[in-house]
Formats: sequence, structure tokens, C-alpha cells
Amino acid sequence: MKVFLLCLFFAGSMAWPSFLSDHHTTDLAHKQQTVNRLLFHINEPLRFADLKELAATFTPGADVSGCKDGGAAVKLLMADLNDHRLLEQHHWFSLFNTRQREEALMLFDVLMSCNTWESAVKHAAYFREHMNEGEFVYALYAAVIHSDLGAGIVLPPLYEVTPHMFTNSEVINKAYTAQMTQTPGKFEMEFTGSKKNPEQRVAYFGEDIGLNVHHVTWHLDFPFWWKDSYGYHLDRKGELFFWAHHQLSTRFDAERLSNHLGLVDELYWDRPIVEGFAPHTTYRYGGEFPARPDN
Ligand SMILES: [Cu+2]
Repeated sequence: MKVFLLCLFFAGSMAWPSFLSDHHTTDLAHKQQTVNRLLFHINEPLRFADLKELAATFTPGADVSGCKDGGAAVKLLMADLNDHRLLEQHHWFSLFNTRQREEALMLFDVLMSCNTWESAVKHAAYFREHMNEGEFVYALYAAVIHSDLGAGIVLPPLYEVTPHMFTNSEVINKAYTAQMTQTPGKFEMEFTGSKKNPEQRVAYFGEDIGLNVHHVTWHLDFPFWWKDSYGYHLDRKGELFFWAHHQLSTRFDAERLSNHLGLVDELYWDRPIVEGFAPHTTYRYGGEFPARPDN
């Protein structure tokens, strides 16, 4: 009987995902690995057995002992999920679409409400399989940055997770062909626009991938939608917003002057923008980023 019980115990501990049962696996390196795995091939189902199993067996809202808010946030999100009100998967996501942002922030609320790493991973694994990928990525990034549970984790640069948003469709198409024909290749990305356009001289600045990922990461550090009820105050958020963008536009002006171009034109909501822009980037699902013709 003792042997039988012992066997049961071992079988039980084997069935429980290893990264949750062993306290050693919630060290920083394993937390980092879990975040990397949650983001790996974001448009495909989870492919790591532990996370896959969690997503299939965990029912958010059923046991709210892992939630600081008594399950308020997760119940709100589950109600919309069960009523099929959430944005489908394989659909474009924009933070500036009010409803889509609302949904992403509902998940952010859930992740912020988790009182342990284990609870956060269970919720993240489940909602990765049930929510729009863009909303999931945004919520996870914001939560890793702003929750105490994410301290020390290095988020992968977004061009690795959503390369379509940083890469010209010309290169993306070549990459698909390379994949389909199993022919590895190295593809140079050109800046957008015609070389005849003088603005092309500063394309290296506006289209710099590192600078763009810095910009989006800055906005994740100081989100415009932040509320102090998330747990702390983002000190001097407006001042920092002005400072960061002033730095960017001043440096852009300096680059323009160095390339025999005038300072950047002032922007008015009610006046047309003269210089058009065709980003040549695409949504993973849902077509091309809109282009703006010259005025
Ligand atoms: Cu900005």
C-alpha cells in the first residue's frame, strides 16, 4: 500500500507542469524562458507541452485564490469571452481601436491582479490560446513591464515577435518564398519611397528598426491609458512624454539639416500634411498598413 501511495505521489507530481511544481523553476532564468515561450511563434498555438497543458486544463475564474482582486478582472474578461464578444484570432489589432484596446487592457488587468508567478502563467497560457494575438502580446508586454512579478525579465524586442510590423512586405514575401522552397536566404531591406524624393535622405532615421522599437517600448513604459489604481503613480508622465518626443524630433531635425533638408514642418490637426508616406509594412492578418498620399 505504501509503495502504491508513493507511486501515486510521483505520478501526481509528474502530471503537474514541472515549472509550477518545483520552486527552483520560478527563478529568473526559468521565468524568462516561460515568457519567451509564451511569445514564441505568436500566431500559432502554444507548442510547449507544459504551457499547452495549462491552457487546456486551467479554467480562469474557477479558483480565484491566485487573484488579488477576488477574481473581479478575470470574471469580467471570461464573461466577454463566453459571450463571444472578444476580437477573434488572426485579425489585425490596433491599440487605437477603442474596443480592441479595452480588451487588451482587460487581460492586462487580469495579469496585474495575479498574486503569484504561477497564477500569472496559468492565466497567460489560457488567454494566449483564447484571445487575439495582438491583444495578448500587448497585454503581456505591459504586464511584464509593470507587474512586480516581471521584475528582471528581459522582453524580446518586438521586431522578433511581430516582424511584420517592422519589415517591408518585399522582404516578408521573400522570406515566405524561402520558407516554402526550403532555401535559406539573406535579404536586404531597402528604405521605402523613391530615391528621387529628397525626404529619402533621412529615411535611415525614420525607418530605423532599433529606433522604432525603442519608441514603442517607451510608450509601453509610460502608457497613455495608465491609471494609478494599477498600484503606483507614473511620475511626471506628461513631462516625460514631451521630453522623449522632443528628443526624437530634435535629433530628426539635426539629421535633416545634415542632409540639406529644412526643419520638419509643424503639424496641425486641421491642415493637410503635405508629405505622404507608404509604410510598406503589413498586418500579419488584415492587409497592408494604410498609405497616406502626398497632399
Ligand atoms: Cu511616441
